[in-house]
Amino acid sequence: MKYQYWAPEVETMPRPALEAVQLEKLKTAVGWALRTPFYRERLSGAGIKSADDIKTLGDVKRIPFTTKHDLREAFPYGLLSIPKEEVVRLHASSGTTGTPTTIYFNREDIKRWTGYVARCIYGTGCTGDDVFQNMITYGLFTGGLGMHAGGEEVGMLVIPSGAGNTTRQFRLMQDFGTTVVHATPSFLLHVESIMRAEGVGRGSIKLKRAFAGAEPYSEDTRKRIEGLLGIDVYNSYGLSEMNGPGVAFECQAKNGMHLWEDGYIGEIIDPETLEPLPDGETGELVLSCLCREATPILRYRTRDLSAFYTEPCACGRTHRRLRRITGRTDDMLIINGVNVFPSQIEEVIMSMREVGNNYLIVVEKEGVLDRLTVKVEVGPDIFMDDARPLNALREKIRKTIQASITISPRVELHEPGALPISEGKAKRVQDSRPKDI
Ligand code: DLL
Repeated sequence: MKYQYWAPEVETMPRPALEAVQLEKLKTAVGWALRTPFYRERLSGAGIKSADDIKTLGDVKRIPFTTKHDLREAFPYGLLSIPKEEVVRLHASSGTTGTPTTIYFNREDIKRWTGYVARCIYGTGCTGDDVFQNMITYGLFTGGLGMHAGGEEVGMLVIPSGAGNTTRQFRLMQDFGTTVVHATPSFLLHVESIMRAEGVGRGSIKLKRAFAGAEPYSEDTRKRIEGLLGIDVYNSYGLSEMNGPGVAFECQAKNGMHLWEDGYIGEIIDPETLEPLPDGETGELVLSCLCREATPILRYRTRDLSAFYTEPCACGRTHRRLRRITGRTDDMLIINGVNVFPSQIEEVIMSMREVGNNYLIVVEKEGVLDRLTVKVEVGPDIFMDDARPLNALREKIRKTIQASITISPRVELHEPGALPISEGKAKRVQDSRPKDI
């Protein structure tokens, strides 16, 4: 395969040169950080009073970690490193609890971010000839404007369709010959279900690729979307604290996501001991942003679980690849004392052809015990009024999940389209157990 690079000299830079670039940029980023009240205090406590106190790349480990809690505490301007008049945009994520975390950008920050996103998009094989329908939320969420700007930078025709309104999405695809879409994987599955339900023929659209991210999904989910729609799906990882999308992305080899190391420093740590882990081992991803002046963030604990691949990528890029994010340190469920990641359940469900495109995990208290229910939509070939195959399917799902997580769930089967869908990040877990137990 002939791989396509946006910035070949940077993307294939030998590691020593890349690390030299990182060191220079880290010094600059520390200089930006030292202008903020928050980091002035944090860094001076660690003996870093000027950018020159960073002498080697290893010195990044002297920088204390930053957490989501810190960002909330610093709201609204505690992390702003430039005069307000120089800020040209903000993005914010509210997460599940109150105070938003707000990230500010100056003009150069936006340009740099856009460059990384363009690099991601071009690396999947897209060119200026593509028509890109951005089916993700615009607004404070970074997925909309971030990918939009990157698409324009590549020279594609960008359709800012936003999320939702599935029927209109098909119209746009047909009218303008969309070749590539961006969405959450759960919305892509929903789009496919509606396409089938509304009889939209695959032949009437020209789709070739999709970028899917903003939420965890399994390799089986990727394969399912690829198989059902007959397209290539590329995993896209990012977070608002590191600008948004464009942090790590799959190339045409589709085997892990290249972290753009000239823009971000990535480390994997043990979330308990906070000690660094060697490449190949799974732990919490910690990221430092080297490319944003207005809101510098260093050694941010993402809570995302991943690992660096150790073997080089077939594409020739030298930037290390992150393994698919399997979940977050804080989305682990403890069910009757057993640790369960929602991704383990998703893997089982999405590998079964009889199962449809949507599911929901429900955890409740029943007396003193926890009760796990997995609600699953059946596939289009299953008839809801035929009890025998339904019972067999229910039992098959129950047994396979039990073999994976050791807990036997209650399995409920639902008609296609019966479970709630979300246009943005899917809410796959409903945990109604009292929090203080
Ligand atoms: O979700 C940015 C983004 C937009 C990424 C569009 C990709 C595409 P936040 O709302 O701040 O930003 O959420 C970031 O989402 O820490 C992960 O837990 C999760 N996440 C994002 N991408 C992936 C992915 C955007 N490809 C949080 N796989 C992150 C798994 C992902 N989880």
